[in-house]
Amino acid sequence: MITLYAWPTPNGQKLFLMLEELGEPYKTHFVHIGRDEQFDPAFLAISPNNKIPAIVDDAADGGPLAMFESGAILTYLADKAGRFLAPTGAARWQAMQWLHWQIGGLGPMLGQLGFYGLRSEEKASLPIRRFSEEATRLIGVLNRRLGEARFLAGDDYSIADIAIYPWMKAASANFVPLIGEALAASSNVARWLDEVGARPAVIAAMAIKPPA
Ligand SMILES: N[C@@H](CCC(=O)N[C@@H](CS)C(=O)NCC(=O)O)C(=O)O
Repeated sequence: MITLYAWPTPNGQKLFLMLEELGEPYKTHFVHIGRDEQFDPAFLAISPNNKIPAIVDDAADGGPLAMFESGAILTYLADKAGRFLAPTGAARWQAMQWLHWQIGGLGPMLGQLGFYGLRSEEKASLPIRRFSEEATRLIGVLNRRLGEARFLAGDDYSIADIAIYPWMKAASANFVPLIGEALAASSNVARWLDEVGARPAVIAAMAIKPPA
């Protein structure tokens, strides 16, 4: 069985989305990152970069497998199940390029914007401007892609959509004071958020909360 180590932040929610779609039983170990549980030695043995998400797959080929980095985990689970990632061909590489675009671009830029623009007590104007401009640019890129294709990889829902959805959902809920114009101008993103957000697995995944 898969054990997921996560917290319901956008990077953690990606794995809830994936595992709910796959429909196989899995266990969740909530890692309370606000209480620094990501620095516990037992968690660091699985995720040495002290970040969620991580998994342990007890039933991996060759024995138990621990993995960190959401993009690698999504790719592993997709290949193992033969779902949400084409095995070969252009659709596979479309999905991979948008998955990497999220991991290397959209996630870090929105993360920094959230820190400087919302969570930090000091509201430093240069980083807020820099990350607002970059987030606006990236959302424009996403909007153009979703104007030419139903999903990121083309006709089929894939791990690229799974990786991007929780970030864009959080941005559209929280970042209106910072990048409201970019969000309002992104009608293709809005159409895609509605379609992805209506999937039963996405509804179930986004409702997952740690026990009180
Ligand atoms: N590139 C990593 C990013 C993971 C990440 O930033 N996770 C955050 C939560 S959304 C975290 O664990 N933060 C805890 C910390 O930085 O100490 C991935 O995609 O898995």
